[in-house]
Amino acid sequence: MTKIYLSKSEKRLMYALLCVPLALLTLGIYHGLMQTLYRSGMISQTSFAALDYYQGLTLHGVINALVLTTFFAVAFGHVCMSYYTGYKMRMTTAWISAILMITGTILAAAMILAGKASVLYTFYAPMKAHPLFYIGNVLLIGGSWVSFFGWIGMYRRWRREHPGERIHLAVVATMVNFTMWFVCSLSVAYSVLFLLLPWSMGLTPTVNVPLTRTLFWFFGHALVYFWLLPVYLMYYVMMPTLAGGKLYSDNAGKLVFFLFLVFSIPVGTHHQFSEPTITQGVKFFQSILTYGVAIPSFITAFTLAASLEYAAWKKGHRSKNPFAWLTRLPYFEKDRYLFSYLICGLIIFIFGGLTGMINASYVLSSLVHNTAFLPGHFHMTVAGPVFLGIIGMSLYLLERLSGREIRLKRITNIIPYLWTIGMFIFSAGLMVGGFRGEPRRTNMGISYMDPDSPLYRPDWVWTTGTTVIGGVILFAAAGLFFIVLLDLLFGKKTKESYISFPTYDVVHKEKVIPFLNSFKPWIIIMLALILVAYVPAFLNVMKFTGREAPPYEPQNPSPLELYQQPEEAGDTDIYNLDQNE
Ligand code: HAS
Repeated sequence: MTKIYLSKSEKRLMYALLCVPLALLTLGIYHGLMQTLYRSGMISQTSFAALDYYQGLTLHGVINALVLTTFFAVAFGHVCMSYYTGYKMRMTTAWISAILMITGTILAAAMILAGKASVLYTFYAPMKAHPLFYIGNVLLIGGSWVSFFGWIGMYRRWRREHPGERIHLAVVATMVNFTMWFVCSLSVAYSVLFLLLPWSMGLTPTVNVPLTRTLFWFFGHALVYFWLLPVYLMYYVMMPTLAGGKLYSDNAGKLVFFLFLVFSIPVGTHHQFSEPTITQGVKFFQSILTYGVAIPSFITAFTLAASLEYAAWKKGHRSKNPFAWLTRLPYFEKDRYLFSYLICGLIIFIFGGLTGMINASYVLSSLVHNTAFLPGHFHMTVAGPVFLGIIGMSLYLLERLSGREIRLKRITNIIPYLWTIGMFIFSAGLMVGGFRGEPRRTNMGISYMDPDSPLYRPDWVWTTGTTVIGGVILFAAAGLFFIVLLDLLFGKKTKESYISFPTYDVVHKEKVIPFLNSFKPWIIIMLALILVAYVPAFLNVMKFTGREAPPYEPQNPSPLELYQQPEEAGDTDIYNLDQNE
């Protein structure tokens, strides 16, 4: 395995990018467990330990889904671009990026903790947050762009110095991910800077809600693939070697990443099937494209299964039983713990993916939309392969950066299996509950799960109880992860510090296909598809949106002016505002 040695500054950067979000993750994980307790009625109050329900849910979503994932994608991107191009990291852009991201995170987290931004990770208007929350998000996202700008320079240099050569799959994966991220996050940057921020600062009285939501989902579905692709990189580039085999096809891998580039963005309105301002034709078209975005994952399922089966054959597997190869993989090998994180993520993703196909259906979505089924689906994606890939790779990188060795190897190996068991129990509770009508994002402890409430639903007791059992197991697995992490970070340095990755060989010698060795054609297709899918959606939103909305808080159905300043504003003033329409 090739080794690269990082400079002091590079190491400091990597520690900052990996450890800041992992420290915050303690809060994110704690609020995950709290969610299950609120939802099951075990906590029957609006707040606990000085944080209210929506504050906790916002912390959970923002830290786990936005902060951890973005920091990790940038950290892993730096190290992969450096390792697979052979160039040093671009430290000026890397540090500017890290400082912006850390500042943005501090601002957003401070506003949530102060109770001024309980707007959940989607920050849907008309729920209003403090301006600093929006600014924090812009800095976090904009900061990650700066790293990408540095990598563009590295990529172009590599191209100049290696004309006609095959680009490494890891470089394709990283550049695809951040190209998609840059394009999709332009919409949310526009929404935040020009719509939400002036509105939240009181410069504009109302905001166009469907427009902000459509701009959010232009970003939002590509966001989920931004979480996933670093882990897909690990699956393609590292997992075959960890399993003791080879990658079935490098070209298939490249096709997969380029298909994500093309399909990830123009599917956002599948989150808005219930949005009345968008017409059926637009939704139907994007529903079909959503099936398109599942194709790269289907290709992945077959390519990875073939690669893993090849590994089993190399180890002497000769059974005629078509599934017996599954028993020959290194599930519990202490020194290959990364394999167990990756394989568990894949197993969970089979179900995360299948439930995604249910959501993608324009018809079935009306059954599950905004029910507990949705968190059931997305925990088996972002809290399955993505989370396990992130924590597994973080341990792997920190071990090598620090020159220390993980001492609690057995525990390290067991964590992903415990997490998988917890995730299946937890998600099953949510999904069955969702089919029975349980809403998502609802403090059910003070309503449906409170036996004294007229809204009480005894038929939801066992489903929410199941999520508590799953939640406790997940919490225990996360607790073990932190024990291993702290033991690693405070242990003794025993070896030299360097980075090396178990990198694939391919089963078949493949030709360089020019179409799969260049970004240009794919970027053109991506832009064309975005125009076809989104111009009609935005025209719809501009045409059919009714009155714009004043700001609200999540706990209160009255507009904020009425709620906060009844004496100054006066009821009549507010009603006049409505009647002007
Ligand atoms: Fe999703 C909502 C559709 C994938 C995350 N999704 C969400 C939300 C999140 C999310 C967070 O169409 C909620 C947003 C909110 O807050 O409102 N999703 C899909 C589809 C896919 C999909 C079609 N989602 C993801 C991924 C996510 C994610 C990935 C995060 C990382 N999703 C939707 C839709 C909605 C939605 C609608 C909106 C619903 C609504 O009503 O609001 C596809 O990309 C899935 C394709 C995946 C597969 C699985 C392939 C299987 C593989 C494993 C192979 C295993 C092997 C191992 C080889 C087809 C690759 C074998 C070894 C053994 C030992 C067995």
